[in-house]
Amino acid sequence: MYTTELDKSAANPPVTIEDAGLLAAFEARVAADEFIEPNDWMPEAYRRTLVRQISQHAHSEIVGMLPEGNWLTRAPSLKRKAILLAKVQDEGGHGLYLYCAAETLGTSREDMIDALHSGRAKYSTIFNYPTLNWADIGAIGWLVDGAAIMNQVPLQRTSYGPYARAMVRVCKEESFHQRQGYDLLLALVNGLPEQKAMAQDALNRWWWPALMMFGPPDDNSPNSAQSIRWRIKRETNDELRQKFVDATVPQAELLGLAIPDPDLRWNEEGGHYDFGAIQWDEFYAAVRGEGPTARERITARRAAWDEGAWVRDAATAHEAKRAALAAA
Ligand code: FAQ
Repeated sequence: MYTTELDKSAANPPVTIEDAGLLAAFEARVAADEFIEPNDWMPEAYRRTLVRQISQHAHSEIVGMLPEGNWLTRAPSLKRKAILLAKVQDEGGHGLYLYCAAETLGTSREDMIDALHSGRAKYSTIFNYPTLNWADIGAIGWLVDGAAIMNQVPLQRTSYGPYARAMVRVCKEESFHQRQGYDLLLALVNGLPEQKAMAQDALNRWWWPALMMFGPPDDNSPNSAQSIRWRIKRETNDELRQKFVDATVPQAELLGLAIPDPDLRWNEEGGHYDFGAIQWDEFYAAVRGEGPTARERITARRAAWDEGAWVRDAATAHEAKRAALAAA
């Protein structure tokens, strides 16, 4: 997928003062819905925005393996364990495609990982919530992957080619993830009353955090206007959040579960669901990584990086041997 080498020397020399002609040509290409590719000229701020968004997206996929990984050894059947294992592996793959896509913009894997470990880079707030019972695994698939799909389907048409192409496969896999979560919850709601209560409890705890995944409201989203202009984002945070609510409420009805929002009601005139106020203080606290779960997540990621050092060293040594043999 990422066959285009980033050639920093010839086709894409460092441009300090942005040339008005280059900028106009770039903006015309974006406006014509052409993909921008790694060796194409791009404004520095466009490159920085993409590195920020793509690397944070990658970190979310990788950190997002932790809450579900927590239940791999406790899945209630071999079938559920195999499904969950496949899903968690998929998330790892998504992180890797996304790191590769960000690398085509001239950043390195080491810099991105360091930014995550040092707290300079964010990851999705949703992964700072704990998975307390088995129904949470269903709620993550249904709601978290459901929200991720809503956000990522338009990203298949984002203006940066490698990011858009990575999203095609990611969306296909997220679709399987969403369905397995829904299927898990269907089994619980059709089981014992205690199992149905577990599903309701999971929905109660994951509903609002899932709505927060789409980011701050549009009038408080500093990056949205420019990202929409550059067609990095194709729809705003609030537009996607509304679409998610509209798609998800009927799914909750089918499960026989109640959305924990007393203000939720169908708006006949608007043709959508109105919903209650989101607790933005909670969102910003989760973004700042407050609370024990956030500390656990970063500690786990740092440990994985440190414990994997020998694998990176072995791969580097193997590559050096191969190069020496080829040169001999
Ligand atoms: N969490 O101006 P905006 C998944 C930050 S993948 C933390 O609106 P933007 C798969 C934002 O970065 C989930 N921080 O920013 C899976 C910015 O701070 P910065 C991840 C957030 O970029 C499922 C500041 O707030 N998906 O779940 C959040 O235009 C199950 C101001 O916000 C993606 O990353 C948040 N929720 O819009 C894996 C999709 N929201 O960077 C495992 C790609 C906002 O300036 C298991 N990303 N912030 O310091 C995007 O579409 C966008 O980056 C948004 C934010 C929509 C997330």
